[in-house]
Amino acid sequence: MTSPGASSPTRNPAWKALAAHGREIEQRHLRELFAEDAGRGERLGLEAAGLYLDYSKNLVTDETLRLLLELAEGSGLRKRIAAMFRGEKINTTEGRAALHVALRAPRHASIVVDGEDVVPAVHAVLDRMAAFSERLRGGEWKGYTGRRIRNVVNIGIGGSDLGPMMATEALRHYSDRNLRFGFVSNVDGTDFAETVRDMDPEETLFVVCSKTFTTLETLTNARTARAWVLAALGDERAVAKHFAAVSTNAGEVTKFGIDSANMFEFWDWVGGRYSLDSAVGLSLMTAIGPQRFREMLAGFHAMDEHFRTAPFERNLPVLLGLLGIWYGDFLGAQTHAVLPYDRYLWRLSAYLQQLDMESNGKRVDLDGNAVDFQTGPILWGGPGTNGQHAYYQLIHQGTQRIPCDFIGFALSSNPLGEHHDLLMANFFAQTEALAFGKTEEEVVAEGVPPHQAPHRSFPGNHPTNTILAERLTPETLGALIALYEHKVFVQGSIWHINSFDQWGVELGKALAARIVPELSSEAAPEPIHDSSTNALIRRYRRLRSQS
Ligand code: G6Q
Repeated sequence: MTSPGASSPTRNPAWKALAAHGREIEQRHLRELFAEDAGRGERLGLEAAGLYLDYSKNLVTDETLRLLLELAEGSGLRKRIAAMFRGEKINTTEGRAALHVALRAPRHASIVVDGEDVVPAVHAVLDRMAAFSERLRGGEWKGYTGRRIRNVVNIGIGGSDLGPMMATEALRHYSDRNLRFGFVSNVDGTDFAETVRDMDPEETLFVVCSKTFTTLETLTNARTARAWVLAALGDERAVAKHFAAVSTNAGEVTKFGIDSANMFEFWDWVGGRYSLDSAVGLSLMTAIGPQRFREMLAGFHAMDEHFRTAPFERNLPVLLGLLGIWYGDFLGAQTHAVLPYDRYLWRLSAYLQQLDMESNGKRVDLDGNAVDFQTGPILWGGPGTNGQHAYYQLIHQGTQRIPCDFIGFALSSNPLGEHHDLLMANFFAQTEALAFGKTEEEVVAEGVPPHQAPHRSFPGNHPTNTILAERLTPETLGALIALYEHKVFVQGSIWHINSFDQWGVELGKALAARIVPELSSEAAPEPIHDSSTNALIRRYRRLRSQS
Protein backbone atom coordinates (compact mmCIF):
# COMPACT_ATOMS: atom_id res chain seq x y z
CA MET A 1 0.00 0.00 0.00
CA THR A 2 1.39 3.39 -0.97
CA SER A 3 1.27 6.13 1.63
CA PRO A 4 -1.44 8.77 1.17
CA GLY A 5 -0.59 11.88 -0.87
CA ALA A 6 0.31 15.10 0.89
CA SER A 7 -3.19 16.49 0.27
CA SER A 8 -5.08 13.31 1.16
CA PRO A 9 -8.10 14.05 3.38
CA THR A 10 -6.99 11.17 5.58
CA ARG A 11 -4.19 13.45 6.82
CA ASN A 12 -6.79 15.93 8.09
CA PRO A 13 -7.15 15.50 11.91
CA ALA A 14 -10.92 15.68 11.48
CA TRP A 15 -10.75 12.50 9.34
CA LYS A 16 -9.19 10.51 12.17
CA ALA A 17 -11.65 11.97 14.65
CA LEU A 18 -14.53 11.01 12.35
CA ALA A 19 -13.24 7.45 12.10
CA ALA A 20 -13.30 7.13 15.90
CA HIS A 21 -16.63 8.91 16.13
CA GLY A 22 -18.07 6.57 13.47
CA ARG A 23 -17.48 3.61 15.79
CA GLU A 24 -19.54 5.36 18.47
CA ILE A 25 -22.34 6.27 16.10
CA GLU A 26 -22.57 2.63 14.98
CA GLN A 27 -23.88 1.97 18.50
CA ARG A 28 -26.64 4.58 18.28
CA HIS A 29 -30.13 4.38 16.78
CA LEU A 30 -32.17 7.11 15.15
CA ARG A 31 -34.91 6.27 17.64
CA GLU A 32 -32.65 7.45 20.47
CA LEU A 33 -31.41 10.51 18.61
CA PHE A 34 -34.99 11.65 18.07
CA ALA A 35 -36.03 10.78 21.62
CA GLU A 36 -33.17 12.88 23.02
CA ASP A 37 -34.10 16.00 21.07
CA ALA A 38 -37.78 16.79 20.57
CA GLY A 39 -36.91 19.60 18.15
CA ARG A 40 -34.57 17.56 15.95
CA GLY A 41 -36.93 17.33 12.98
CA GLU A 42 -37.21 21.13 12.78
CA ARG A 43 -33.67 21.91 13.85
CA LEU A 44 -31.96 19.83 11.19
CA GLY A 45 -33.82 21.42 8.31
CA LEU A 46 -32.76 24.03 5.83
CA GLU A 47 -34.24 25.86 2.86
CA ALA A 48 -32.55 27.39 -0.20
CA ALA A 49 -33.56 28.20 -3.78
CA GLY A 50 -37.06 26.81 -3.20
CA LEU A 51 -35.86 23.44 -1.87
CA TYR A 52 -36.38 22.36 1.73
CA LEU A 53 -33.94 19.77 3.03
CA ASP A 54 -34.76 17.75 6.13
CA TYR A 55 -31.54 16.02 7.14
CA SER A 56 -32.67 15.06 10.63
CA LYS A 57 -33.12 11.38 9.71
CA ASN A 58 -29.38 10.98 9.26
CA LEU A 59 -27.11 9.07 11.62
CA VAL A 60 -25.54 12.23 12.92
CA THR A 61 -25.20 14.12 16.16
CA ASP A 62 -24.09 17.71 16.59
CA GLU A 63 -20.60 16.32 17.12
CA THR A 64 -20.74 14.48 13.77
CA LEU A 65 -21.75 17.67 11.99
CA ARG A 66 -19.06 19.64 13.77
CA LEU A 67 -16.37 17.19 12.69
CA LEU A 68 -17.65 17.00 9.12
CA LEU A 69 -17.63 20.80 8.87
CA GLU A 70 -14.10 20.80 10.28
CA LEU A 71 -13.12 18.33 7.56
CA ALA A 72 -14.59 20.66 4.93
CA GLU A 73 -12.85 23.72 6.34
CA GLY A 74 -9.51 21.93 6.49
CA SER A 75 -9.78 20.61 2.95
CA GLY A 76 -9.46 23.89 1.09
CA LEU A 77 -13.06 23.62 -0.12
CA ARG A 78 -13.63 27.37 0.19
CA LYS A 79 -10.71 28.07 -2.12
CA ARG A 80 -11.88 25.44 -4.60
CA ILE A 81 -15.37 26.96 -4.74
CA ALA A 82 -13.91 30.42 -5.35
CA ALA A 83 -11.56 29.03 -8.01
CA MET A 84 -14.41 27.31 -9.84
CA PHE A 85 -16.55 30.46 -9.88
CA ARG A 86 -13.57 32.54 -11.02
CA GLY A 87 -13.06 30.29 -14.03
CA GLU A 88 -9.69 28.92 -12.95
CA LYS A 89 -8.51 25.80 -14.77
CA ILE A 90 -9.46 23.43 -11.97
CA ASN A 91 -9.82 20.54 -14.42
CA THR A 92 -6.08 20.12 -14.36
CA THR A 93 -5.73 16.88 -16.33
CA GLU A 94 -7.47 18.48 -19.30
CA GLY A 95 -6.16 22.00 -18.65
CA ARG A 96 -9.65 23.52 -18.58
CA ALA A 97 -11.96 25.55 -16.41
CA ALA A 98 -15.17 23.89 -15.19
CA LEU A 99 -17.40 26.86 -15.60
CA HIS A 100 -20.93 25.53 -15.97
CA VAL A 101 -22.00 28.24 -13.49
CA ALA A 102 -21.34 30.79 -16.28
CA LEU A 103 -24.04 29.14 -18.39
CA ARG A 104 -26.69 30.40 -16.01
CA ALA A 105 -25.10 33.69 -15.00
CA PRO A 106 -27.46 36.63 -15.57
CA ARG A 107 -26.86 38.90 -18.56
CA HIS A 108 -25.27 41.65 -16.48
CA ALA A 109 -22.72 39.33 -14.83
CA SER A 110 -19.11 39.12 -15.90
CA ILE A 111 -16.88 36.02 -15.72
CA VAL A 112 -13.48 36.26 -17.34
CA VAL A 113 -11.71 33.18 -18.76
CA ASP A 114 -8.37 33.59 -20.52
CA GLY A 115 -8.86 37.36 -20.55
CA GLU A 116 -12.33 37.20 -22.09
CA ASP A 117 -15.72 37.79 -20.45
CA VAL A 118 -17.71 34.68 -21.40
CA VAL A 119 -21.14 35.90 -20.28
CA PRO A 120 -22.01 37.92 -23.45
CA ALA A 121 -21.22 34.87 -25.63
CA VAL A 122 -23.37 32.65 -23.38
CA HIS A 123 -26.33 34.99 -23.82
CA ALA A 124 -25.76 35.43 -27.53
CA VAL A 125 -26.09 31.66 -27.99
CA LEU A 126 -29.15 31.56 -25.72
CA ASP A 127 -30.75 34.26 -27.86
CA ARG A 128 -30.02 32.35 -31.06
CA MET A 129 -31.43 29.19 -29.52
CA ALA A 130 -34.54 31.14 -28.49
CA ALA A 131 -35.11 32.44 -32.03
CA PHE A 132 -34.56 28.97 -33.51
CA SER A 133 -36.81 27.17 -31.05
CA GLU A 134 -39.57 29.77 -31.45
CA ARG A 135 -39.56 29.20 -35.21
CA LEU A 136 -39.96 25.48 -34.63
CA ARG A 137 -42.65 25.91 -32.01
CA GLY A 138 -44.57 28.42 -34.11
CA GLY A 139 -44.48 26.21 -37.21
CA GLU A 140 -42.55 28.86 -39.09
CA TRP A 141 -39.61 26.54 -39.66
CA LYS A 142 -40.58 24.25 -42.50
CA GLY A 143 -39.06 21.01 -43.69
CA TYR A 144 -37.66 20.70 -47.22
CA THR A 145 -41.05 19.90 -48.75
CA GLY A 146 -42.73 22.79 -46.97
CA ARG A 147 -44.33 20.68 -44.25
CA ARG A 148 -44.28 21.79 -40.65
CA ILE A 149 -41.76 20.10 -38.32
CA ARG A 150 -43.55 17.85 -35.83
CA ASN A 151 -40.70 15.68 -34.54
CA VAL A 152 -37.47 16.83 -32.97
CA VAL A 153 -34.89 14.09 -32.44
CA ASN A 154 -31.78 14.72 -30.38
CA ILE A 155 -28.85 12.54 -31.44
CA GLY A 156 -26.14 12.47 -28.78
CA ILE A 157 -24.78 10.27 -26.04
CA GLY A 158 -23.62 10.63 -22.43
CA GLY A 159 -23.60 14.28 -21.48
CA SER A 160 -25.07 15.18 -24.87
CA ASP A 161 -28.11 12.98 -24.23
CA LEU A 162 -28.84 12.34 -20.57
CA GLY A 163 -29.38 15.99 -19.56
CA PRO A 164 -31.78 17.04 -22.32
CA MET A 165 -33.55 13.68 -22.18
CA MET A 166 -34.00 13.74 -18.38
CA ALA A 167 -35.13 17.38 -18.37
CA THR A 168 -37.49 17.02 -21.33
CA GLU A 169 -39.16 14.20 -19.40
CA ALA A 170 -39.07 16.16 -16.13
CA LEU A 171 -40.70 19.21 -17.72
CA ARG A 172 -43.05 17.39 -20.07
CA HIS A 173 -45.93 19.11 -18.28
CA TYR A 174 -44.70 22.40 -19.75
CA SER A 175 -43.91 21.11 -23.19
CA ASP A 176 -45.51 21.93 -26.54
CA ARG A 177 -47.75 18.97 -27.37
CA ASN A 178 -47.75 19.74 -31.09
CA LEU A 179 -44.17 18.55 -31.15
CA ARG A 180 -42.88 15.09 -30.41
CA PHE A 181 -39.39 14.62 -28.96
CA GLY A 182 -37.09 11.66 -29.45
CA PHE A 183 -33.61 10.87 -28.13
CA VAL A 184 -31.28 8.55 -29.99
CA SER A 185 -28.08 7.71 -28.17
CA ASN A 186 -27.18 4.03 -28.51
CA VAL A 187 -25.14 2.84 -31.49
CA ASP A 188 -27.42 -0.20 -31.41
CA GLY A 189 -29.43 0.37 -34.61
CA THR A 190 -32.57 -0.45 -32.68
CA ASP A 191 -32.43 2.92 -30.96
CA PHE A 192 -32.62 4.83 -34.23
CA ALA A 193 -35.02 2.39 -35.89
CA GLU A 194 -37.53 2.43 -33.03
CA THR A 195 -37.31 6.20 -32.45
CA VAL A 196 -38.11 7.15 -36.06
CA ARG A 197 -40.40 4.22 -36.75
CA ASP A 198 -43.59 6.30 -36.65
CA MET A 199 -42.05 9.55 -37.83
CA ASP A 200 -42.28 11.11 -41.25
CA PRO A 201 -38.89 12.37 -42.54
CA GLU A 202 -40.61 15.39 -44.07
CA GLU A 203 -41.69 16.48 -40.59
CA THR A 204 -38.57 15.54 -38.63
CA LEU A 205 -35.65 17.68 -37.50
CA PHE A 206 -32.50 16.15 -36.03
CA VAL A 207 -30.39 17.99 -33.49
CA VAL A 208 -26.94 16.40 -33.63
CA CYS A 209 -25.47 17.12 -30.27
CA SER A 210 -21.79 16.45 -29.70
CA LYS A 211 -19.18 18.54 -27.98
CA THR A 212 -16.35 17.01 -29.99
CA PHE A 213 -18.36 15.96 -33.05
CA THR A 214 -16.16 12.88 -33.27
CA THR A 215 -18.08 10.48 -31.03
CA LEU A 216 -18.55 7.12 -32.77
CA GLU A 217 -22.13 6.48 -31.62
CA THR A 218 -23.38 9.98 -32.40
CA LEU A 219 -21.75 10.26 -35.82
CA THR A 220 -22.95 6.79 -36.80
CA ASN A 221 -26.50 7.69 -35.80
CA ALA A 222 -26.23 11.09 -37.49
CA ARG A 223 -25.09 9.50 -40.76
CA THR A 224 -27.94 7.03 -40.56
CA ALA A 225 -30.35 9.92 -39.94
CA ARG A 226 -29.02 11.77 -42.96
CA ALA A 227 -29.42 8.68 -45.13
CA TRP A 228 -32.97 8.25 -43.80
CA VAL A 229 -33.86 11.84 -44.68
CA LEU A 230 -32.18 11.70 -48.09
CA ALA A 231 -33.80 8.37 -48.96
CA ALA A 232 -37.18 10.04 -48.50
CA LEU A 233 -36.44 13.49 -49.84
CA GLY A 234 -33.85 12.66 -52.47
CA ASP A 235 -31.91 15.93 -52.37
CA GLU A 236 -28.78 16.94 -50.43
CA ARG A 237 -30.29 20.40 -49.92
CA ALA A 238 -32.83 18.83 -47.56
CA VAL A 239 -30.07 18.45 -44.95
CA ALA A 240 -30.14 22.18 -44.21
CA LYS A 241 -33.84 22.00 -43.34
CA HIS A 242 -33.70 18.83 -41.28
CA PHE A 243 -30.48 19.08 -39.29
CA ALA A 244 -29.12 21.37 -36.61
CA ALA A 245 -25.93 20.84 -34.65
CA VAL A 246 -24.74 21.61 -31.15
CA SER A 247 -20.97 21.45 -30.79
CA THR A 248 -17.69 23.12 -29.94
CA ASN A 249 -16.23 21.84 -33.23
CA ALA A 250 -17.42 24.04 -36.11
CA GLY A 251 -15.00 22.39 -38.59
CA GLU A 252 -16.43 18.88 -38.15
CA VAL A 253 -20.01 20.18 -38.22
CA THR A 254 -19.42 21.82 -41.59
CA LYS A 255 -17.67 18.70 -42.89
CA PHE A 256 -20.75 16.70 -41.95
CA GLY A 257 -22.79 19.04 -44.13
CA ILE A 258 -24.77 20.93 -41.51
CA ASP A 259 -25.33 24.60 -42.31
CA SER A 260 -23.30 26.78 -39.92
CA ALA A 261 -26.43 28.95 -39.55
CA ASN A 262 -27.98 25.95 -37.76
CA MET A 263 -25.04 25.36 -35.48
CA PHE A 264 -25.15 26.33 -31.82
CA GLU A 265 -21.85 26.52 -30.07
CA PHE A 266 -20.60 25.91 -26.59
CA TRP A 267 -17.14 25.93 -25.10
CA ASP A 268 -14.45 23.59 -23.84
CA TRP A 269 -15.01 24.84 -20.29
CA VAL A 270 -18.40 23.11 -20.30
CA GLY A 271 -18.06 19.44 -19.35
CA GLY A 272 -20.45 17.06 -21.13
CA ARG A 273 -22.29 16.04 -17.96
CA TYR A 274 -22.54 19.69 -16.93
CA SER A 275 -23.86 20.90 -20.29
CA LEU A 276 -27.65 20.71 -20.01
CA ASP A 277 -28.01 24.45 -19.73
CA SER A 278 -25.73 25.20 -22.68
CA ALA A 279 -26.85 24.77 -26.31
CA VAL A 280 -27.04 21.04 -25.46
CA GLY A 281 -30.46 22.00 -24.05
CA LEU A 282 -31.71 23.04 -27.52
CA SER A 283 -34.26 20.23 -27.78
CA LEU A 284 -35.42 20.96 -24.23
CA MET A 285 -35.80 24.65 -25.03
CA THR A 286 -37.82 23.71 -28.11
CA ALA A 287 -40.06 21.59 -25.91
CA ILE A 288 -40.72 24.07 -23.11
CA GLY A 289 -39.99 27.41 -24.84
CA PRO A 290 -37.27 29.98 -24.16
CA GLN A 291 -39.09 31.61 -21.26
CA ARG A 292 -39.37 28.36 -19.28
CA PHE A 293 -35.79 27.50 -20.18
CA ARG A 294 -34.66 30.82 -18.69
CA GLU A 295 -36.69 30.06 -15.57
CA MET A 296 -34.77 26.81 -15.28
CA LEU A 297 -31.49 28.72 -15.60
CA ALA A 298 -32.69 31.09 -12.87
CA GLY A 299 -33.22 28.07 -10.61
CA PHE A 300 -29.69 26.84 -11.34
CA HIS A 301 -28.35 30.31 -10.64
CA ALA A 302 -30.22 30.66 -7.34
CA MET A 303 -28.59 27.43 -6.13
CA ASP A 304 -25.20 28.58 -7.46
CA GLU A 305 -25.47 31.76 -5.43
CA HIS A 306 -26.55 29.87 -2.34
CA PHE A 307 -23.62 27.48 -2.74
CA ARG A 308 -21.14 30.30 -3.32
CA THR A 309 -22.23 32.46 -0.40
CA ALA A 310 -23.93 30.45 2.36
CA PRO A 311 -21.86 29.43 5.37
CA PHE A 312 -21.00 25.75 5.23
CA GLU A 313 -23.31 24.79 8.11
CA ARG A 314 -26.27 26.33 6.22
CA ASN A 315 -25.17 25.26 2.76
CA LEU A 316 -27.27 22.56 1.09
CA PRO A 317 -24.68 21.15 -1.35
CA VAL A 318 -22.00 21.21 1.35
CA LEU A 319 -24.21 19.35 3.83
CA LEU A 320 -25.31 16.75 1.29
CA GLY A 321 -21.71 16.26 0.19
CA LEU A 322 -20.49 15.83 3.76
CA LEU A 323 -23.26 13.39 4.63
CA GLY A 324 -22.30 11.29 1.62
CA ILE A 325 -18.68 11.22 2.76
CA TRP A 326 -19.80 10.28 6.26
CA TYR A 327 -21.64 7.19 5.05
CA GLY A 328 -19.14 6.14 2.40
CA ASP A 329 -15.90 6.65 4.27
CA PHE A 330 -16.90 6.08 7.87
CA LEU A 331 -20.08 3.98 8.00
CA GLY A 332 -19.45 1.45 5.23
CA ALA A 333 -22.07 2.49 2.66
CA GLN A 334 -21.15 1.76 -0.95
CA THR A 335 -24.24 2.94 -2.75
CA HIS A 336 -26.57 5.91 -2.63
CA ALA A 337 -30.19 5.86 -3.81
CA VAL A 338 -32.13 8.81 -5.22
CA LEU A 339 -35.87 8.24 -5.05
CA PRO A 340 -38.07 10.96 -6.56
CA TYR A 341 -41.79 10.78 -5.83
CA ASP A 342 -42.77 12.32 -9.13
CA ARG A 343 -43.27 10.35 -12.32
CA TYR A 344 -41.84 13.20 -14.38
CA LEU A 345 -38.46 12.62 -12.70
CA TRP A 346 -38.26 9.02 -13.84
CA ARG A 347 -34.92 9.57 -15.65
CA LEU A 348 -33.34 11.60 -12.85
CA SER A 349 -31.35 8.72 -11.42
CA ALA A 350 -29.90 7.87 -14.86
CA TYR A 351 -28.80 11.48 -15.19
CA LEU A 352 -27.37 11.67 -11.67
CA GLN A 353 -25.64 8.35 -12.19
CA GLN A 354 -23.47 9.93 -14.86
CA LEU A 355 -23.05 13.17 -12.95
CA ASP A 356 -21.87 11.46 -9.79
CA MET A 357 -20.18 8.28 -10.99
CA GLU A 358 -18.30 9.79 -13.94
CA SER A 359 -17.22 12.76 -11.83
CA ASN A 360 -16.16 11.01 -8.67
CA GLY A 361 -15.42 7.47 -9.82
CA LYS A 362 -11.68 8.12 -9.45
CA ARG A 363 -8.86 6.14 -7.86
CA VAL A 364 -6.03 8.66 -7.94
CA ASP A 365 -5.98 12.16 -6.52
CA LEU A 366 -5.20 15.44 -8.26
CA ASP A 367 -1.49 14.82 -7.76
CA GLY A 368 -1.62 11.31 -9.21
CA ASN A 369 -1.41 9.46 -5.88
CA ALA A 370 -3.58 6.39 -5.39
CA VAL A 371 -6.22 7.21 -2.78
CA ASP A 372 -6.51 5.16 0.41
CA PHE A 373 -10.21 5.70 1.04
CA GLN A 374 -13.49 5.24 -0.80
CA THR A 375 -14.41 7.88 -3.41
CA GLY A 376 -17.75 8.19 -5.23
CA PRO A 377 -20.60 5.80 -4.41
CA ILE A 378 -22.63 3.69 -6.80
CA LEU A 379 -25.64 5.89 -7.45
CA TRP A 380 -28.94 4.32 -8.35
CA GLY A 381 -32.66 4.77 -7.88
CA GLY A 382 -35.99 5.28 -9.57
CA PRO A 383 -39.38 6.81 -8.98
CA GLY A 384 -41.53 6.06 -5.97
CA THR A 385 -43.95 4.52 -5.32
CA ASN A 386 -42.91 1.90 -7.89
CA GLY A 387 -39.65 1.04 -6.13
CA GLN A 388 -41.58 0.27 -2.95
CA HIS A 389 -43.00 -2.78 -4.69
CA ALA A 390 -39.59 -3.90 -5.83
CA TYR A 391 -36.15 -3.06 -4.49
CA TYR A 392 -37.09 -1.21 -1.28
CA GLN A 393 -37.19 -4.64 0.39
CA LEU A 394 -33.39 -4.68 0.39
CA ILE A 395 -33.17 -1.15 1.78
CA HIS A 396 -35.51 -2.04 4.66
CA GLN A 397 -34.35 -5.53 5.55
CA GLY A 398 -31.18 -6.30 3.59
CA THR A 399 -27.67 -6.31 4.98
CA GLN A 400 -26.36 -3.13 3.35
CA ARG A 401 -26.55 0.43 4.54
CA ILE A 402 -28.05 2.49 1.71
CA PRO A 403 -28.46 6.21 2.36
CA CYS A 404 -31.36 7.54 0.30
CA ASP A 405 -32.54 10.93 -0.93
CA PHE A 406 -36.32 11.18 -1.09
CA ILE A 407 -37.53 14.01 -3.37
CA GLY A 408 -41.16 15.13 -3.33
CA PHE A 409 -43.47 18.04 -4.10
CA ALA A 410 -46.40 19.54 -2.21
CA LEU A 411 -48.45 20.20 -5.34
CA SER A 412 -49.07 17.82 -8.18
CA SER A 413 -48.73 18.85 -11.82
CA ASN A 414 -51.71 16.60 -12.52
CA PRO A 415 -54.10 16.77 -9.55
CA LEU A 416 -56.39 13.79 -9.91
CA GLY A 417 -58.69 12.89 -7.06
CA GLU A 418 -56.72 11.63 -4.10
CA HIS A 419 -53.67 10.52 -6.06
CA HIS A 420 -51.28 13.11 -4.74
CA ASP A 421 -52.07 12.63 -1.07
CA LEU A 422 -51.68 8.89 -1.53
CA LEU A 423 -48.34 9.40 -3.24
CA MET A 424 -47.10 11.73 -0.53
CA ALA A 425 -48.42 9.56 2.30
CA ASN A 426 -46.11 6.87 0.96
CA PHE A 427 -43.28 9.36 0.60
CA PHE A 428 -43.49 10.35 4.27
CA ALA A 429 -44.16 6.79 5.45
CA GLN A 430 -41.04 5.37 3.82
CA THR A 431 -38.55 7.66 5.53
CA GLU A 432 -40.37 7.12 8.84
CA ALA A 433 -40.26 3.34 8.41
CA LEU A 434 -36.62 3.40 7.34
CA ALA A 435 -35.57 5.52 10.30
CA PHE A 436 -37.57 3.99 13.11
CA GLY A 437 -38.42 0.48 11.93
CA LYS A 438 -40.44 -1.87 14.08
CA THR A 439 -39.04 -4.13 16.77
CA GLU A 440 -39.83 -7.80 17.22
CA GLU A 441 -41.63 -6.94 20.47
CA GLU A 442 -43.85 -4.46 18.67
CA VAL A 443 -44.60 -6.99 15.98
CA VAL A 444 -45.48 -9.70 18.49
CA ALA A 445 -47.65 -7.26 20.46
CA GLU A 446 -49.66 -6.79 17.27
CA GLY A 447 -50.43 -10.52 17.23
CA VAL A 448 -47.78 -11.83 14.86
CA PRO A 449 -46.72 -15.38 15.86
CA PRO A 450 -43.27 -15.23 17.53
CA HIS A 451 -41.65 -17.51 14.91
CA GLN A 452 -42.58 -14.96 12.21
CA ALA A 453 -41.43 -11.95 14.20
CA PRO A 454 -37.81 -11.91 12.94
CA HIS A 455 -39.08 -11.86 9.35
CA ARG A 456 -41.66 -9.19 9.96
CA SER A 457 -39.67 -6.79 12.10
CA PHE A 458 -37.66 -3.86 10.75
CA PRO A 459 -34.35 -2.78 12.25
CA GLY A 460 -34.75 0.83 11.08
CA ASN A 461 -31.79 3.17 11.53
CA HIS A 462 -31.58 3.62 7.76
CA PRO A 463 -30.55 7.20 6.96
CA THR A 464 -32.48 9.39 4.55
CA ASN A 465 -32.57 12.96 3.33
CA THR A 466 -35.92 14.44 2.41
CA ILE A 467 -36.02 17.17 -0.21
CA LEU A 468 -39.43 18.80 -0.37
CA ALA A 469 -40.41 21.60 -2.74
CA GLU A 470 -43.68 23.27 -3.57
CA ARG A 471 -44.01 22.08 -7.16
CA LEU A 472 -41.90 20.64 -9.96
CA THR A 473 -41.30 23.72 -12.11
CA PRO A 474 -38.43 24.57 -14.48
CA GLU A 475 -36.98 26.69 -11.68
CA THR A 476 -37.18 23.91 -9.10
CA LEU A 477 -35.61 21.46 -11.51
CA GLY A 478 -32.72 23.86 -12.14
CA ALA A 479 -32.13 24.30 -8.42
CA LEU A 480 -32.29 20.55 -7.85
CA ILE A 481 -29.75 19.74 -10.54
CA ALA A 482 -27.38 22.48 -9.40
CA LEU A 483 -27.71 21.08 -5.87
CA TYR A 484 -26.41 17.70 -7.05
CA GLU A 485 -23.74 19.22 -9.30
CA HIS A 486 -22.31 21.13 -6.36
CA LYS A 487 -22.69 18.23 -3.96
CA VAL A 488 -20.50 16.16 -6.30
CA PHE A 489 -18.00 19.02 -6.46
CA VAL A 490 -17.90 19.33 -2.68
CA GLN A 491 -17.08 15.64 -2.36
CA GLY A 492 -14.49 15.71 -5.13
CA SER A 493 -12.83 18.74 -3.53
CA ILE A 494 -12.64 17.14 -0.10
CA TRP A 495 -11.32 13.91 -1.61
CA HIS A 496 -8.81 16.00 -3.61
CA ILE A 497 -9.75 14.30 -6.89
CA ASN A 498 -10.59 15.75 -10.31
CA SER A 499 -14.39 15.61 -10.70
CA PHE A 500 -14.22 16.99 -14.23
CA ASP A 501 -12.26 14.47 -16.28
CA GLN A 502 -13.29 10.95 -17.35
CA TRP A 503 -10.23 9.08 -18.59
CA GLY A 504 -11.78 5.84 -17.41
CA VAL A 505 -14.01 5.68 -20.48
CA GLU A 506 -11.10 5.80 -22.94
CA LEU A 507 -9.62 2.29 -22.86
CA GLY A 508 -12.83 0.55 -23.95
CA LYS A 509 -13.23 3.07 -26.80
CA ALA A 510 -9.70 2.42 -28.06
CA LEU A 511 -10.11 -1.36 -27.90
CA ALA A 512 -13.45 -1.18 -29.72
CA ALA A 513 -11.80 0.77 -32.53
CA ARG A 514 -9.23 -2.04 -32.84
CA ILE A 515 -11.92 -4.73 -32.89
CA VAL A 516 -14.14 -3.10 -35.54
CA PRO A 517 -12.05 -4.30 -38.54
CA GLU A 518 -11.89 -7.77 -37.00
CA LEU A 519 -15.67 -8.01 -37.21
CA SER A 520 -16.80 -6.18 -40.25
CA SER A 521 -14.87 -7.24 -43.34
CA GLU A 522 -14.97 -10.52 -45.20
CA ALA A 523 -11.23 -10.92 -45.00
CA ALA A 524 -11.13 -9.81 -41.39
CA PRO A 525 -7.74 -10.18 -39.75
CA GLU A 526 -7.38 -12.87 -37.10
CA PRO A 527 -8.20 -11.39 -33.69
CA ILE A 528 -5.11 -10.74 -31.63
CA HIS A 529 -6.34 -10.41 -28.06
CA ASP A 530 -6.44 -12.63 -25.01
CA SER A 531 -7.80 -16.14 -25.52
CA SER A 532 -11.27 -15.28 -24.18
CA THR A 533 -11.76 -12.24 -26.43
CA ASN A 534 -10.34 -14.12 -29.44
CA ALA A 535 -12.72 -17.04 -28.91
CA LEU A 536 -15.72 -14.75 -28.49
CA ILE A 537 -14.90 -12.83 -31.66
CA ARG A 538 -14.47 -16.06 -33.63
CA ARG A 539 -17.80 -17.36 -32.35
CA TYR A 540 -19.48 -14.07 -33.26
CA ARG A 541 -18.07 -14.23 -36.78
CA ARG A 542 -19.18 -17.84 -37.16
CA LEU A 543 -22.72 -17.01 -36.06
CA ARG A 544 -22.82 -14.03 -38.42
CA SER A 545 -21.57 -16.03 -41.40
CA GLN A 546 -24.16 -18.78 -40.81
CA SER A 547 -27.09 -16.39 -40.97
C1 G6Q B 1 -19.44 13.72 -20.07
C2 G6Q B 1 -18.58 12.84 -20.84
C3 G6Q B 1 -19.30 12.06 -21.91
C4 G6Q B 1 -19.61 12.83 -23.18
C5 G6Q B 1 -20.01 11.86 -24.28
C6 G6Q B 1 -20.40 12.55 -25.56
O1 G6Q B 1 -19.06 14.45 -19.19
O2 G6Q B 1 -17.51 13.54 -21.35
O3 G6Q B 1 -20.50 11.48 -21.44
O4 G6Q B 1 -20.61 13.77 -22.95
O5 G6Q B 1 -18.96 10.97 -24.51
O6 G6Q B 1 -19.36 13.32 -26.06
P1 G6Q B 1 -19.59 14.34 -27.20
O7 G6Q B 1 -20.56 15.37 -26.75
O8 G6Q B 1 -18.24 14.92 -27.54
O9 G6Q B 1 -20.17 13.56 -28.37
